[in-house]
Amino acid sequence: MKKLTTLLLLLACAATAHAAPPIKIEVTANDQMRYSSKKIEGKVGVAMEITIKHIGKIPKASMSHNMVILKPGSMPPMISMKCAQAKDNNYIATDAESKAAIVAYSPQLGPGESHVIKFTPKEAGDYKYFCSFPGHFSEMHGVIVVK
Ligand SMILES: [Cu+2]
Repeated sequence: MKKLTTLLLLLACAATAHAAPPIKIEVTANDQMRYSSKKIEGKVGVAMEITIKHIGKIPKASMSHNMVILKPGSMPPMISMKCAQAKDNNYIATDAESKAAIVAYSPQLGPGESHVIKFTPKEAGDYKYFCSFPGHFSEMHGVIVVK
């Protein structure tokens, strides 16, 4: 029995060693409508854990931030415009085209709040991201380059 347990433990360790650890990164957003990162690197098939954190002080109603990540080849200006109009859905558009384009997103965050976005890119390409609060897109956007 002891041998079997050891064998199982060894197998479990081997299986874990093969899965690449997730890429963890923190991106902050401030009252000047700036993300701390405009470019993030990712790898196909490797999980990403992106912590988005609002480090400003202006109340949520007038200055909240989030992160919406799009599939490669999507149209950020158009999707962001639709999201900015979706006030009753926390500024996440729900039409078919937007749903198909959005890979992952965080809710709108107020000062001091943070959220971890988890997703695993399945194909290489440029995953554009932006803040969908009305008027923030022009300053708050960036790209996850997945190779
Ligand atoms: Cu914002």
